[in-house]
Amino acid sequence: MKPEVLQVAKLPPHVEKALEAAYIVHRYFDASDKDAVLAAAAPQTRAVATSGFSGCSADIVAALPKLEIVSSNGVGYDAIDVEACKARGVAVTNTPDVLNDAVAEMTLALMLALCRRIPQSDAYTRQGKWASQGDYPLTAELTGAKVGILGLGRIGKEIALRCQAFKMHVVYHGRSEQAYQPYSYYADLETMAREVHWLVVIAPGSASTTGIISRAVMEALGPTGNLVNIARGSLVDEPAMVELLQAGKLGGAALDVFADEPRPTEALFAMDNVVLSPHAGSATHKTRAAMGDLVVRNLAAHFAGAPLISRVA
Ligand code: NAP
Ligand code: 8YV
Repeated sequence: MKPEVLQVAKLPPHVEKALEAAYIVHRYFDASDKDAVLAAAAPQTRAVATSGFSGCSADIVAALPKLEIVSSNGVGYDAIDVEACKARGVAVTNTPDVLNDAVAEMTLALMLALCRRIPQSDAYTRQGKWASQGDYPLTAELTGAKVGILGLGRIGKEIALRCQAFKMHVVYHGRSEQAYQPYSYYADLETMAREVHWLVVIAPGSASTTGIISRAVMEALGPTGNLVNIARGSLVDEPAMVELLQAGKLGGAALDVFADEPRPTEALFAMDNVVLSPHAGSATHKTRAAMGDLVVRNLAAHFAGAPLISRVA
């Protein structure tokens, strides 16, 4: 008998194909009657396949008495109730490392777009304004600017390398100083924000990071500072950010993630000092293929009794 899996999120086609081949899949994510799917899955389901966005709630864990593993497509696992999993001895896996380059690349793309006003320049050119109104106004540049990274982890380090390639001065903040890093450490986030031109947020969503980019941190970043959030919307006090951007008390923001996805605060849509992206940091063919493979390989390892490839709990 094939093991049974509850599919909580829509997953890439190659993942769904692999799951269908190896398991009996209960399609929870696209069911009109989710309770009925959960009830049908409950007696025999041993695994959940999900995404970083959809996660796995304590209710789903509780509804599946034979659950052994939650395999998630994404490195961030803040939407998974890890404590509920741990309490039941349910393993949790994610997809670290394979997305570092894509997310770091997107970070620099957003920084360049904001700094050099690329979306606006593109619109200006397409609308024929170059001919009718003359050259587009001058912009700032990344070269020589100081960038503070909140979360010098796997992705943060790749962002740091790329910032160095742009001749930026890199510093960082985390809960503790890391040995052997070539970047200066700030023990205090607000102090770092006051001293940088760019603040890049790439720490996990968690109880300890919720609202860490507070009004005070953004005020410290100030009218000439730019906030880049590629981590999770939960890290930023979004109403304060919108207010400060509108008032010119925060210079600009490049945002890939939002408090309420997929519906960012509409006030952001009208702002010229903002660049928006629909949570697309890892959204390349190559990276999503590698992430999906990890989801499948973690499940396969589990059911083969082999060590899990990327276990977080
Ligand atoms: P990681 O390797 O675990 O690095 C996380 C970093 O955050 C560490 O350096 C850690 O340093 C720091 N950190 C953790 N808690 C902190 C706190 N309370 N205060 C200050 N710093 C803290 O994680 P990663 O693989 O780089 O991924 C980071 C996050 O990026 C993910 O969790 C996910 O939410 C997000 N992400 C977003 C996208 C996207 O598409 N936009 C894609 C992938 C990942 P210390 O332990 O020293 O504090
Ligand atoms: C995914 C992410 O798009 O890995 C993460 O933490 O945020 C992105 O790579 C997200 O997990 C949704 O599946």
